[in-house]
This record gives sequence, structure tokens and C-alpha cells, in this order.
Amino acid sequence: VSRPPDWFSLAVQFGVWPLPQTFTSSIERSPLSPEAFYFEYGSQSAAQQGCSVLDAAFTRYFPLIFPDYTGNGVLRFYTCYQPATVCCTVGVTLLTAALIDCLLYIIHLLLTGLETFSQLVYQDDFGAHFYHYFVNKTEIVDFPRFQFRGILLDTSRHYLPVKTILQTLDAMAYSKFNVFHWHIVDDPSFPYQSRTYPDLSSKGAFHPMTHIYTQSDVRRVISHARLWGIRVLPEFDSPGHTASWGKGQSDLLTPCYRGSSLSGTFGPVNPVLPSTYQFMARLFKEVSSVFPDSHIHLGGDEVNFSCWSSNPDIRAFMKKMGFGVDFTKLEAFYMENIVNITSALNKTAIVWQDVFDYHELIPKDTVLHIWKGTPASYQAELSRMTKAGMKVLLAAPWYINHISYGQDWHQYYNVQPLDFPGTEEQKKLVIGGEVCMWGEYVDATNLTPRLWPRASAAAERLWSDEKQTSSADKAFPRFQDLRCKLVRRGIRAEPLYVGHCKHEYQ
Ligand code: CP6
Repeated sequence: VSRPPDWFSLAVQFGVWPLPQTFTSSIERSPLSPEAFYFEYGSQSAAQQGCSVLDAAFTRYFPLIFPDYTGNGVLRFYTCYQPATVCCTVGVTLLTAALIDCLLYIIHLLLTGLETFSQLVYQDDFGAHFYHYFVNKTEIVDFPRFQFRGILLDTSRHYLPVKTILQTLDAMAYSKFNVFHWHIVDDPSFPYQSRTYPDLSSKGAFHPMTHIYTQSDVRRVISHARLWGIRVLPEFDSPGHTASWGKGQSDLLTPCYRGSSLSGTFGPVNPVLPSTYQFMARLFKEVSSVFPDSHIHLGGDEVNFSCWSSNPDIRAFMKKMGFGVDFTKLEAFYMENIVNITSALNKTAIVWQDVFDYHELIPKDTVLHIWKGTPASYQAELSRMTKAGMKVLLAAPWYINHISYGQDWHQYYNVQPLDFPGTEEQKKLVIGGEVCMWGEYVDATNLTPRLWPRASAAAERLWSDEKQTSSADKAFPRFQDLRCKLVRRGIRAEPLYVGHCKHEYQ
């Protein structure tokens, strides 16, 4: 049996996913001892021990760097008093006990730097060397290609336990995702327990006690995400996708008519009543204080106009406003009001593409979220939106809830987000992308293997240089290695193809 060539084992053993911007490794390797290992704050570092996010990150990464280790090694912190050789706002120097001076400079993206470092550490084969860990001399300069690298979880079609969300945040950090888009409510259920409107969840959740997110649940999610440097972007989608809201808030939804009488069913939010906007103003006031992120997702997608058009009050309002029978004008009117409510709360709005498709004159700082279409049509949309000077987020190519037989991660990997007609200025307006896990067929039983490692294919597209990552075939062994690393960390990531991991899922 011939040995695999050295470059092969190098590429796999020191596989970092997503691929760093520049990466130089050598065969010179050093043992790492968990007993001697310590984290060190550079003396010039703006962060020192007591910086809660970093101290917590070191605590989390210790067992990730030294899996299986159950010995007495303790996590230690030091401050380094050598002259600083990097100028950066925050510098951390990771030292291995007297072996390597400065193994990695972590510039700006300290947590992702820690992640990279943890992926560089490997163990020798089993046997006498069980607790032997190694790292090869490596130089890395790294930064993300796109600033927004998100994952959408849908907690309305199925309730996801808080524990499942927290574990997903961990796995997101392993692939350097930095935004958790929480599609928290929708037609089927309203699990968010509002302080201002408690009936929304007591009547609109699948179960008023067990299938809700309390204020303390939400705080746990936000603070766990913060420890990983992940933003939590809440979405309260309206005026469509709001059936569950109507259970706890009367007169919010449009009553539909059959002919001249009420049909007993309800449609989208009623955009003609002043009470609707009073309700939304109070709800978004609460939401904007609960979720600290600068952005709020307002939805605005897939509004069904048939109920609106059946309702005589709505038709009368349309006439008064001069909208004729163009219901896109009514939706635009509604969204304009909601965007104004949230901008008065100092939040920037993100909306699904429908809002722009109907109404190009929305505030210039609004972010447009592309969710539909084939490559040809979303490229045209990218072109049109950025030409209008709008910031854009791309989700259409990354519907991870869709599954098919075979290596479907290739299609997520091969996306070229900037391949559309436009100037350099236009391309800069694409702020990133998002993997969507719509929840119709997904709950806590199958979320993890459906997300991982396939979402990580998109993570590399959003982080790494496009030219260096142009071949899915070339990426494959490194991707398989990532999958094994995820399994090693307790994430039930599904297999990519035939093969085995050195440490199988327990
Ligand atoms: N739910 C909400 C959904 C979808 C959207 N909004 C959706 C529809 C079709 C596809 C994917 C997602 N399930 N609220 C559209 C953004 Cl293919």
C-alpha cells in the first residue's frame, strides 16, 4: 500500500475551513501540551484579562484545542511584555510553552483567529500518543470577503428548543458565520413571548408554556451569540405570514369576504386601520430594546392580495389614496409606515426583495434581501438593486432546507455572488449572504444534519477568496476533514460521501 503524498496529508491535517486568505504552512511541527499551554494577552493589547468575551472564548476553546483531554491542565492567562510587533486595536498572542514565539497574530477577528488556531491542532494516531497534540508552523493573514454571513432559522413552522439554537450558534462559529437571522414568528405559530402583548404567544404559540421563547430564553440566545461574536437579527415578518398573530390580537388581520359577506377567514395585516400602526409601534419598540442589533428584519414578502381585494373597507381606502386596484401600492404604503416606525427607533430595516420590487423609493439605508429566482433572475435583481444604490443580501442560492440525493453542497459552493452586470461600486453594495433553513420539514430531530456541513459550503463562499476556492473537487478532502471535526465536537453533521472519521460520532 503506497503512502499518500505528503501534500495530501498536509492539506487534510491542517485543513482550515473556510480557507484563510493567505495560508503558509510547513512540515515543521511542534507538540502542544495541554499542561503547559496558556493563552496570553499581548502587553500592547487593548484587551487584557478580564475582557469577558475573550476570557470566555479561551475557556471554550481549551477543550476544542485539546479534545479528549481529561487531565489536570488548567486554563491560564498571561500578559506578554515583549514589544508589540503588530499594531491593531486588539492583539492576542497565543504561545505554546517556550516552543514557538508567536505562533499566530490574531488581528481584529480574535474569535475567528482562535477558531482557525483550533482547527490547526491535530492529534497523532491512537495508541501511546493519545494525548499528543501537534501544530505545524503556520502563517495566516485572514479576513472575511463579506461582512454579513448569516444563517436563518425558522422557529414558527416548528419550535426549536433553546438548547438546539445554542448548539447551532456554536456550530456557526466553527464555520465563521456571524449573523443569526431569527425568523421567530410566522403563520403557524408565534413563540415569542412579548412583554407588551403576552396574548400573542399565549394564544398564538403551539403551546403557551412549552413552545415559547420567554424574555430570559431570548436573553440567553443573545448572550450566547455575543460570546461567539454572532449578531442576532430578529425578523417579525408582516403584513403577510401573520396568521398566528391574529389569535392574540383582534382587529389586526384583514377580515376576508366572500361576495358581500364575511367569510370568517383572515388575510394579511390590515393596513388601513390606525390601530394597526399603534400596535406595530409598540411591538417594535419592545423588539428594538430586547434585540440590541442595529438592524431589524421586517419581512414584507409573499403578500396575498386576494383577501385585501375582497374587503370593501380596503377597496374604499385604496380609492381614497388613489391606488386604483394596484395592491402593490397598498403593500408599499404599509411597509413605508413600518420602516418609518423602526427608523424612529434608530434601527435599520432589512426587507425581503418583494418590497423593492413593488416600490423602489424606500429609504436608502434599507437592506434588500433576495430570496427568489434562478441564478439568471437573481443576478438581474442584484444588478437592478445595486444600480439603485441599495445594499443587498443574497439568500436565493442557499436554501439549505432543500435536499436531494448526492453531493448537493457543490451547488452552494459554486455560487458566485458578484457575478452580475455592474460597476465596482455596485459590487461593494453586496454585503453578504445567508443560508436559509425554512422549517416546514425541519425540527430539532433533523436540523443539525441538514445544516451541517452543507451550510459550511456557503460559509467558505462568503469568507474566502473566490479564486482560491474555485474548485469543489479540490475542496472536498478539506471539507470531509471539517465534517469530521464537527462530529468530533459533538455536532451531528451528515456524511458527505463514502468514508470514515478517525473519531466517529458517539
Ligand atoms: N416563509 C416566509 C417562507 C418563505 C418566505 N417567507 C419561502 C417561500 C418559498 C421558498 C423559500 C422560502 N417559507 N416567511 C420567502 C422569503 Cl422556495
